[in-house]
This record gives sequence, C-alpha cells and structure tokens, in this order.
Amino acid sequence: MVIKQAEFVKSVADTNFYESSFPEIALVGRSNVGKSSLINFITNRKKLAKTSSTPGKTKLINYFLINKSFLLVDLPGYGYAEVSKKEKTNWAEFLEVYLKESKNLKCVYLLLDIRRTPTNQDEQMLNFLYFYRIPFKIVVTKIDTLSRSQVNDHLIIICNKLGITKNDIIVSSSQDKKGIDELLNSIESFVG
Ligand SMILES: Nc1nc2c(ncn2[C@@H]2O[C@H](COP(=O)(O)OP(=O)(O)O)[C@@H](O)[C@H]2O)c(=O)[nH]1
Ligand SMILES: [Mg+2]
Repeated sequence: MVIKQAEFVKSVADTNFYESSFPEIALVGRSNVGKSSLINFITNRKKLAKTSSTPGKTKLINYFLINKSFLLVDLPGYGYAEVSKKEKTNWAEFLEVYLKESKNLKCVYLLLDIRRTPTNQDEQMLNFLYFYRIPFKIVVTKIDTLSRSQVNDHLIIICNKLGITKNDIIVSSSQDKKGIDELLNSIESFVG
C-alpha cells in the first residue's frame, strides 16, 4: 500500500466517537511513546499529527482519513505518573467503550517504547484486546535509540512480559524511517 492522501478529519473528546462507514485502524500506547510521530512518518507528512516532547493532558481522539478509504484513529495516551487512580479508571472505562462500540474497528496497533518494560496499563490494554477478540499488532518504537544487540535484548524482555512472540511485533523508528513496509503491509491486510 502507498499512502497518497492523508487528512485530519476530527478531534473528539471522551465518548462522542466519530461515526462513519470507513474501516478504522487504532493506535494506542502510553503518552510519549511516539504515536503522533508514527502517523506523520507513515503518511510522509511533517505536521499532520502534533508531536510533543512533554506529555499533553488533553484526552482527545484524533481521526485521520487515509487515501479516502480508511481512518487512522489516534487514541489518548495513558501513563502519566501524576494521574490519579480515579483518572486511570476513567481512562480504562473510556477505552473499553471505544473497543466495544467501534463496529468498524479492524485492528489495534499497540505501541511500546523499545527502552521501556511494558507497564500494567500496557498489559491491561492487551487484555482488553484479547477479551474483545480485536486483532492487534505490537509496534515497538524508537529503535534508533539503542544498538542492534540492545534492541534484541529488549525485544525478549517485552515478549516475556507480555506473553507474545517476535512475530507479533513490528519494529520501527520514525526518526530513522524504519519499519514502514511492515507497517503499511500490515495495515493493508486489515483494510484492503
Ligand atoms: N529517537 C526517537 N524519538 C522519537 C521517535 N518517535 C518519536 N520520538 C520522540 O518522542 C517524543 C514523543 O513523540 P510523540 O509522537 O509526540 O508521542 P505520542 O505522545 O505518543 O504522540 C517526541 O519528542 C518525539 O520527537 C523515534 O522514532 N526516535
Ligand atoms: Mg500524540
């Protein structure tokens, strides 16, 4: 698949999801994992999605229409240290509503930073995906930050922690433009 066209459609707050007939591909992961950068990378647009080195607090879902044929859905990031237990619960409930109600959801890409051990919220996300039988792929981001052997070591840690295999993982770097063929082929297999 080649992405020829990408446009921002809408931001929505909370559970006022955007209704359309387009298939949806959702991106989730902790705040700062590199979701916006990945969207810009695969669409070859510098500023389609806003990137930030400091975690933002606004909980918005951003919808991007790709090739006028499917939606990339950027779900709010999780994992701010300063967030209260109640807010964490709200986030989990909100996410569960999206996963349950989005009839056009084809696949969820769960992003993980290669340098970090997956958190409880990453595991909770994965459990939701299993529970609702939603197809998913793990995308490991920022592999440019480690050496090749460190990347391999960290992939093993991630696999062990989440009970997955390397076949479930796409490795990527938005900075060094790595992983685009695997990402686009994978997305195409769900929306094609
Ligand atoms: N080294 C490196 N940094 C990255 C990469 N992707 C994103 N970042 C940085 O990580 C920070 C958070 O990125 P962003 O895309 O806004 O993350 P989001 O919160 O998940 O949307 C920014 O400072 C990015 O420049 C990558 O592939 N390599
Ligand atoms: Mg973002």
